[in-house]
Amino acid sequence: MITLLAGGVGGARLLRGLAAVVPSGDLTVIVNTGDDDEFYGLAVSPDIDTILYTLADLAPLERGWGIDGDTFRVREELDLLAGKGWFALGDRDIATHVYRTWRLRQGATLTLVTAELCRARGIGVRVLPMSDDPVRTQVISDRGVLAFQDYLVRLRAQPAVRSVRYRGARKAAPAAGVIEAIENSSLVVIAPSNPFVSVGPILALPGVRPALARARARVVAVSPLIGGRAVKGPLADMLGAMGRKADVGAIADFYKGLATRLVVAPGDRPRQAAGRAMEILEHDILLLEPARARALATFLCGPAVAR
Ligand code: FO1
Repeated sequence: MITLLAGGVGGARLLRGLAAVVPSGDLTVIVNTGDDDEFYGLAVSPDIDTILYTLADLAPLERGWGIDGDTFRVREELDLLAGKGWFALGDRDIATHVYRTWRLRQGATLTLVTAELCRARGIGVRVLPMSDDPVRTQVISDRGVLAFQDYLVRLRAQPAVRSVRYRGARKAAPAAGVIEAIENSSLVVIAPSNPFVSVGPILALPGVRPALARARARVVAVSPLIGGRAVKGPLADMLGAMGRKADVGAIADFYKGLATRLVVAPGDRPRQAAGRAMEILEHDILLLEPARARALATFLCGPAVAR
């Protein structure tokens, strides 16, 4: 069994590579739900949907989220009725949110609804929300406390981030199967997702850090930075605003004690690697094309990493 801890686009791209080299019955992905939000009364889980659409071959390769070629007629009508919106919901994407909102209102858990969405789209990989309880990532910034989508999309990640917090995480429980997946996997991969806002919410859930620490000899993280820059999203700016250098040393520090290996881009090996309790491995980690995601997945499942 291989388990991936993932956020949105970066995690989905690596998962697509893993799904090409690992039998789907042996693959579990634990997905961040800290980005979840409500729009027009609809329950939206952006990272879960990005993972599902990527596995169903529906996601646009470059943009990463939503359904490729989707139309926006409902959204245009809603702008007429409710004023201009800032979160682009496509017509086919809205069907996912209507279905999820409808089933949650019937009392189904997010885990069950996600399994139903996987079945409907022919997805064999086990997709586990990190929790069935509400956890919301908040960004403490120079523009005050912001809900995550407000920060990332409405304000285009412009506010300077001081810190991040995960409202509800302490009271939330990891979803059924999350801790067991970490404990029973021969390899746990932490995806090249933003450690603060995509992986951080998963780590904030009671029991997850201790489970990873116990399993750390089998845990490998993939750097979300290449040459000090994030492939996608605000990580480099976040690190800067927090007074940290945007380099793989900061990533190694974040995962110290939870992973024993860190895969970085060729040439990104940190100079003071000796001082870190992590083995640094170099490999191409730019996953834009599926072939490169498959190559990294093969490397992760190969003898250099998987014990
Ligand atoms: N990101 C944007 O930058 N602009 C959008 O309008 C937008 C809409 C959207 C709708 C559904 C969905 O699942 C994701 C969407 N995203 C959008 C991406 C989303 O904000 C991020 O992918 C995650 O929250 C970060 O991983």
